[in-house]
Amino acid sequence: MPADLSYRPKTGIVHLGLGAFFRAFGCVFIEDAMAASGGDWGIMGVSLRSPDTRDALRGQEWGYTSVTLAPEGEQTRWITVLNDVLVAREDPEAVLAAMAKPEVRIVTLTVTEKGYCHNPATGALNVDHPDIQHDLTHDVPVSAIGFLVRALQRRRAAGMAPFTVLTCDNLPENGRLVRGLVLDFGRRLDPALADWIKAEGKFPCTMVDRITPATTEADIARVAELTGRPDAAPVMHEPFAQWVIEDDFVGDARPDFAAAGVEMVRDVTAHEHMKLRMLNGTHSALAYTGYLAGHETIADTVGDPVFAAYVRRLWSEIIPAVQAPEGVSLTEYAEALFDRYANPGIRHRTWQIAMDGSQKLPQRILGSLAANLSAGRDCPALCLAVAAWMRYVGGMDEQGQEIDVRDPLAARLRDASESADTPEGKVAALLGMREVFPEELAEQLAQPVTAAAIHLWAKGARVAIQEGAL
Ligand code: CS2
Repeated sequence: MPADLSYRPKTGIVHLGLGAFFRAFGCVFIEDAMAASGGDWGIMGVSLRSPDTRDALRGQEWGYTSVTLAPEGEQTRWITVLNDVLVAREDPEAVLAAMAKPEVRIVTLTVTEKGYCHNPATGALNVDHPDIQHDLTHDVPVSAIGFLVRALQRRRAAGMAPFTVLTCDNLPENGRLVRGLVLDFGRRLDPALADWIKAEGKFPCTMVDRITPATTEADIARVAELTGRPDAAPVMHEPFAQWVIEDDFVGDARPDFAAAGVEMVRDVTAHEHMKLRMLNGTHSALAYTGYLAGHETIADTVGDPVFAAYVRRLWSEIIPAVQAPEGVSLTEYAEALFDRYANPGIRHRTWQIAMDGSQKLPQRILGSLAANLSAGRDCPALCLAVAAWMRYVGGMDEQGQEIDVRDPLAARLRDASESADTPEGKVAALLGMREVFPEELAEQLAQPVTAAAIHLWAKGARVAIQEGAL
């Protein structure tokens, strides 16, 4: 366990979207990089909306406990890399001012998939999104894209270099996607600004990986007992962490990531596809099917032999649609994922992973399906996952209990589901949602997803998997 930093670094990074994931992941790597090689890469955290994290950390000088949940027990470490936390809704001007400071060279982001205000099926900016509409017509933004572009505008006006935009969300080719959104928004504001960002800006792609279940009240009480130091907002995570970053920063200004174990590469696409399809894809599939079958966590789900077999079947369908990064065995990667899912120390709720499925399905599951179906390979296990998502977003579980569906499209998904009484009709209505299913794929999916849905509605997830001999 590296010691706390022996100096207080100045702020060199502004992070947008200060959730548990970045505090359990990026903050730890960046602290390690400075412990190894120095530098002023202290982090100013920004919550776009909620004051909760700021309020919790304020009384503890922005320090917090990172808790490693290993099967053999918990280890704790006090993290001090945050220098300040702002809440953008309360003080957007302070956020823009921080992003426009010359010593800030990197803006990192974890704003979740929906935070980019894009169309998940196409990757294009959703200009009808209310936050984007607002930001195009007001100087003071509310969206992450708005903050990036307005802050870059200030830097250009002041004759400064842009900051590097380092997105750490689970999106396909995440850096290129965000670059496209920033350029589209920028062009609508001022074409000359967009040209400058295009020429000078850097948006490296990243692959990020660490399972970080939401912290519970029970965790907070247990951590205080364990460390003897009360902490209102510890973060809980698995031992595993992998960060792969394209080494392409404005002026090469960055922490010594490699010294902290980050893999610095030229092209991260293969790593990213592998992780999104093999980890996040099976996570979502287990979340919907497991939730419907009454399993509370991923560990409980894969502890059920029916689902243990199901996840292996999923990997056998996904692997032909994934190109292995150099030196990586995909079967070994899958086995390691199984052990991570089964870690009894991690209580990662199926309900948490099931959130925002309309924003997650395209890159997690539909990409594998499209590649396989076009190559003439059947995918019954993946089709069952899509059917399970459709049943889930209908809002009623297999016991007839209401599901608390969290999704930016929740109301429309429910309307689509309720527009028909039969599984066939529900599948047809949901496949018609173009933000999720491109037309050609919807046509290819109609027959196999309908077959899976009929089975699923009749038998329930567990028996459907068992009887489908998946
Ligand atoms: C999960 C991810 O909540 C989810 O949708 O699939 O947060 C997952 O735990 C991480 O990507 C693991 O790196």
